[in-house]
Order: sequence, then structure tokens, then C-alpha cells
Amino acid sequence: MFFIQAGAEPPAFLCNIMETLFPLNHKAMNAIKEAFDRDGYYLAKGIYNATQIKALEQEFDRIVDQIRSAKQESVNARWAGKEMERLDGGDSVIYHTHNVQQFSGLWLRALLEPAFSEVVTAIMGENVVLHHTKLFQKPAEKGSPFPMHQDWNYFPSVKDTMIAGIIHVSEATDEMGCIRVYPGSHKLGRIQNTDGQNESELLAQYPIENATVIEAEAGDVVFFHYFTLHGSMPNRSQKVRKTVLAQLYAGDDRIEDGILHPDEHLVLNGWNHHATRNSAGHKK
Ligand SMILES: O=C(O)CCC(=O)C(=O)O
Repeated sequence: MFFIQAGAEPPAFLCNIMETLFPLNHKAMNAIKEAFDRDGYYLAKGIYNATQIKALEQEFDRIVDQIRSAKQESVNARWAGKEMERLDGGDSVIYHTHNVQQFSGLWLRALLEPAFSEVVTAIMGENVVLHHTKLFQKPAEKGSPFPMHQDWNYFPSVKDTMIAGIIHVSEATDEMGCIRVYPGSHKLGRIQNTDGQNESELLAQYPIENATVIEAEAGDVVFFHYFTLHGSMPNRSQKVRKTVLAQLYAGDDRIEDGILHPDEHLVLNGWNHHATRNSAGHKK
């Protein structure tokens, strides 16, 4: 048996083992939470390594091929509205499906990746429920923008714990239409009529051109709160931008009644305090 005296520093070998098992120590996790609470977003570098990303990209491409070959479905999720016309001249494409984990076991496992989970739990605590994921492929030269908006409009939760994590399958540069945010804008709280597809006095005060550009490499994850004003420019580059966005809420939160947006109710970590027999048996 091995004992450490109260108040004494643990020996180096034990620290090394702990850092291997739990790479983010308390201090690092607090720093992530502090940054997220201050800025409303956090760029987590290198969550997935090159080998993982290569395999995830193959499955991403396979999903895109599969949805595009199902001819009866529309897979271009280009938004509507005047701001879209201003940004893309009325013509652009974004390939999209919800819930990559309903296509691919590898993508389901990516959501359980310890490095991803550690940052998520640093930000929102130990109980984490997956609301949905969404795949976005912004094609080269004509990839759609997303006007600035707040996400809460689409899936409001009772305690407003919802965050997004954009998993970068490819790099995303400014020219490729990477995500842009207004740091600190999550402190505005719920502002009505900020879904980005309708004219809004508030959104007019936050032009996308002045938002902070968050470039990322493949394997990075950009997390942001669902009040954070965000959007992205068209992909004007020669490269395809590939991302999967995971939308997550805390296990003591729940989606407001009457909201019909897809909700997986899938516990990624800890516990879902609002699960009931009915909710677990809901029809998708
Ligand atoms: O991936 C992007 O460019 C933006 C996506 C977005 O804003 C959203 O899904 O709410």
C-alpha cells in the first residue's frame, strides 16, 4: 500500500501517471472554464490526432456520398433571408445532415473521445447530453455563409446550458469561411428575433465583417455558448471546408416544451436527471 501524507506533494511518478490518465489537470480545466465564461467561446487545439481525423474524414465523405445519392432528399441547407443575399449573391451550397452518429459508429465514438469529453466537462460540468450533431460541408468557391445569429432560437433549453462544439474535419481558414464570433456577446442573454434568417435591429449592430475570425486546423474543436453571436462567411477558396457540430446541454437541463428540433437525448457523460420512461421511448 502507498500513502501520501496530507499536505505533501505527490511524488513525480504519480503525477506522471495521473497526467497520462487525466491529461487536463484541475488548473487547466479551470482556465478553460474561465476563458469560456469570459468570452463565450473556446478554441480547443488538437483534440483529435491526424490518424483519427483521417478515419473520421473517410466516414464524413461516405455520409456525404450517401445523402447526396438519396435523390428524393434536399441536402443543400442554405439559409434564407436578405443577409444571405448580401453575403452570397443569392447562390451558394452547403451539404448538411443531422446526426452523423446515426450513420457511423466511428463518429459516435468520436463524441466519447476523452480529450473532447474533458474540455466539454470543464466547460459545462460532468453531466453532458447530446442534443444533436450536424454535418456541414462547404464546397470550394461556392460554400454557403451563415449570417450572424444566436442558436437558442432553434432549441431553447430551460436553463440555457446549451453549447456547440465544432469538430474540424478539415482546416477552416478565413477564406474557407471559418466560424466568426463576437467575444463576450453571450452575456447579452436571449435576444428575440436573432435566428439570422430574419431582419433584426440587434444583429444589424454586429456585422459579420467585424466579428472575430477563428481559424482552425483539422482536429481542433471550437466551443461556443448558444447565446454567443456567431456566423461564417462563404467559402471562396479552392478547398472544401468539412465540420461536424455537436450541440450539447447539461444533464440537469432540458429542452423547452413544444420544441420539435431533433433531440437525441444521448448521455455522453454522467447522468440525465430529466430522463423518464416516456422521454426514453420517444419517437424520433
Ligand atoms: O459552421 C458554420 O459555419 C456555422 C454553423 C452555425 O452557425 C450553426 O449551425 O449555428
